[in-house]
Amino acid sequence: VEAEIPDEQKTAWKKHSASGFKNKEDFESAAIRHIETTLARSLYNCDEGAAYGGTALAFRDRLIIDWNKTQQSHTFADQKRVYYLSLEFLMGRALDNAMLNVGLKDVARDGLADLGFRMEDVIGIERDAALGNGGLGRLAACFLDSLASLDYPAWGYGLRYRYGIFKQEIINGYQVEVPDYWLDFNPWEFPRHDVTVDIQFYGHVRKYNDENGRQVSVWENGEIVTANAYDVPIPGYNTPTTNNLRLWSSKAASGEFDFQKFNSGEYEQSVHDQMRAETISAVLYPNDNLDRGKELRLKQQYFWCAASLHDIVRRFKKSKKAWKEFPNQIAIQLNDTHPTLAIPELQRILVDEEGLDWDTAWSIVVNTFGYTNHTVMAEALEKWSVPLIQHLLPRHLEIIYEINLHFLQYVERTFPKDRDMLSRVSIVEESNPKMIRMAFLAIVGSHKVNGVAELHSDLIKTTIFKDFVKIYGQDKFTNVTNGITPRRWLHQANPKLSELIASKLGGYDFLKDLTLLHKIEAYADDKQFRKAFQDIKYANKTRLANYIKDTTGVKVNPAALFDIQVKRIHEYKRQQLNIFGVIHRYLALKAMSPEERKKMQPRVSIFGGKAAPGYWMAKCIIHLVNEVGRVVNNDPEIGDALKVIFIEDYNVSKCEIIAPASDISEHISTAGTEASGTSNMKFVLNGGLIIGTCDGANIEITREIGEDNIFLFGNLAEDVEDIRHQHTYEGVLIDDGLQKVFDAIHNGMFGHSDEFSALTNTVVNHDHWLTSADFEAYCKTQDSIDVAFKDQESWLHKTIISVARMGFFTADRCIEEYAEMIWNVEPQKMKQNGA
Ligand code: OX2
Repeated sequence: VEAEIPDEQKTAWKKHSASGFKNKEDFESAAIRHIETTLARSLYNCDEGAAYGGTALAFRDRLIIDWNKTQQSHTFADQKRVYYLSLEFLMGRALDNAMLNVGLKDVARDGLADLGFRMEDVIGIERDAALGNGGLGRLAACFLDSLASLDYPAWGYGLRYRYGIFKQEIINGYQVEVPDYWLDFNPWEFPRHDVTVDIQFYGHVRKYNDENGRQVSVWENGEIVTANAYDVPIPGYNTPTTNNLRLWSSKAASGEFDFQKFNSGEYEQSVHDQMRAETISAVLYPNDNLDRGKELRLKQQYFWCAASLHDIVRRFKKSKKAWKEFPNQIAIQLNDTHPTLAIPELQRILVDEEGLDWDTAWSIVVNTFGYTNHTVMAEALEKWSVPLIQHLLPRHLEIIYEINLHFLQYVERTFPKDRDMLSRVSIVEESNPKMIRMAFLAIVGSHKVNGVAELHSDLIKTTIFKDFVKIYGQDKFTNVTNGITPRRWLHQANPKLSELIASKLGGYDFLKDLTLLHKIEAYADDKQFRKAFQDIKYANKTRLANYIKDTTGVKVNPAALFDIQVKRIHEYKRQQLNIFGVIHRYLALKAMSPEERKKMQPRVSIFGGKAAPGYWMAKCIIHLVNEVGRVVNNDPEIGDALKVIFIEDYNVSKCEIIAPASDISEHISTAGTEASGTSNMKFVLNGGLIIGTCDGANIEITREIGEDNIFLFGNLAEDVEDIRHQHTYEGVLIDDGLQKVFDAIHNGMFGHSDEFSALTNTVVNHDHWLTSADFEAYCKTQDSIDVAFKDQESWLHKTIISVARMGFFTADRCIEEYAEMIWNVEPQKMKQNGA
């Protein structure tokens, strides 16, 4: 391609080719140019919003230049690329991250100061890109950061929701959902008006025999919706590599069809069609770990899978390589089962559109895909009804049936004696209506399946996917324990701690090789280091205390023990256990004499998290936390001994303030239910300890940091089923302490008891989540934390050692494991000139 361009053109181009700013002068010039021209503001009406806009656009220019070079270089290199398909990317704010990754935050700070602005205020203007629910979406965002930072040629594919996760308001103690229209001003996206894909729904399948007598299927006469691409540049840390996150937005197909309607006076109908099309990418479904089976959700999934695959195939075809090269050029990772339709879609493209025979196509498909499972909980495993798929995607249903036929024939040949096996593993559940089990389809259509922490990866092999291990062998199933990006979760969220570590390690190399942290273990007993470490924690707690004062009006003492549980509200995560424990503590404090009370370790119990709008029980928990807070925080007898805070609208940018401010954080899911958890890693990396169950990544965190540095309690995963059985046959045994808590609730201590009867009844009746069985151990462990915290020197020792041993939990390690075990891709460092 290069050779075809005349030299004069090249010279002219090179002479004027855009280059990013590198110093303060150039930054100011870029920012002011954007404020004056792109934003049409002037010196006299440049507020913080405009300053943010100018700064963001100046950085976007830089990112786009590196983005162009990266993409060009990756195309020329012609190596294997990774595509990460995720319905959720919980990116949070972009500006601070871009400044730090590009290494020009100080330049921008000085420049903004010249223009009369404070960096912190400007950063605070940005709205979170909240295109996700919780851990699954944030994991995808951390992975993008690591992929770029490690120079992997990789793209993310997702949906450009007009409304991200709702904004949570707490009104009279209740959660109220407010729409999050976040696209008002989004300088980070780059509309690609030239990149569109037409996506078909409904219609029917016509069959005919071609000249060779081969049966051909044509899916036709459906409804067409257009996918428009929006690109978001993803800068790596300390590297020019800038990858791409492509988000699809839905639009009515602009074709003759609409135009005719319009002309013939069917104006309303054509407007209606347009709105219907735009609905597909309008909202993120706000359920975490829960499958609801809504038709529009299935439409979202197909729309996004089909657009992404079309894009990937189009890029591959440009290379003119043979189809068998496809899996050598392309690895596609399925983030949970949400993108599973990509499997039948690729098979459809290869067989129906490209004319490959079934078996050749299928081997390409299987070698291309990898599937990550994130849960074993039945209520979160996706199933779609056969009639629904039949109606929406008639050809895909045929293909799924054929995939299943081939698969079951293989199973039958391999296990001729196991008669129940076929119905157990069939992709089609023989229920009424019949259902497609998406996880099974994902397993059959992928060459590797992974869980997200060791316990979880073992559990999927011994429970929900047990039969598939028999069928395919152990090797198809593997583990990649989750991780987090230390750039955002240490360097950005806790700059002072990052600086302290860098001062001892002689620089910031640890941000790209987190195992280097082990070197600070040598300072765990160093007086000065300890003091500096302690001061940083205190400053971070003060920052959070100020935030709490500003947003709730409650004054909390930064010297108190900060006990934090922030995550989606879910019964399996057991915020109810936490708040019942808080009530237990409150009752104990009330029963003490003032002298006794003075001796107790003061605590601030901090909660945060959203409940799915239709999840009644989760909303009850939020209400109870707020009511307990109202009573406890206003009880003059209690004072600083206990405060209970609910932080409204927990999101990524709030987590950046919260994670550095914990003494203890809670990761107390019923054993065997939390696949990994990732906030546990964030808290420990920032110098906090954990109270937790033997679940998810808590187990590996314990192994890394040592048993003495974590507070574990509760029943083990292997015993949970037996206890549930006991509950069914012998009834639930209510713990004495818990009974007192329930009595207090029933007596109206926290408002009308009817409000909370669902919450207490579910424990009394089934206690599926083992709240009562774990209650005593939980309270005792909390008491031991009070004792441990009193010995500040020993506490500091524990926290420093823990930070030093967290190197394993970097998302960079995850990406390297995926690259080697699943994708078979190599990093691709760019030459400085971008060629
Ligand atoms: C979450 C899991 O609940 C959590 O344990 C895990 O850390 C995270 O995914 C990232 O792997 N939806 N969200 C999850 O699973 C599902 C399903």
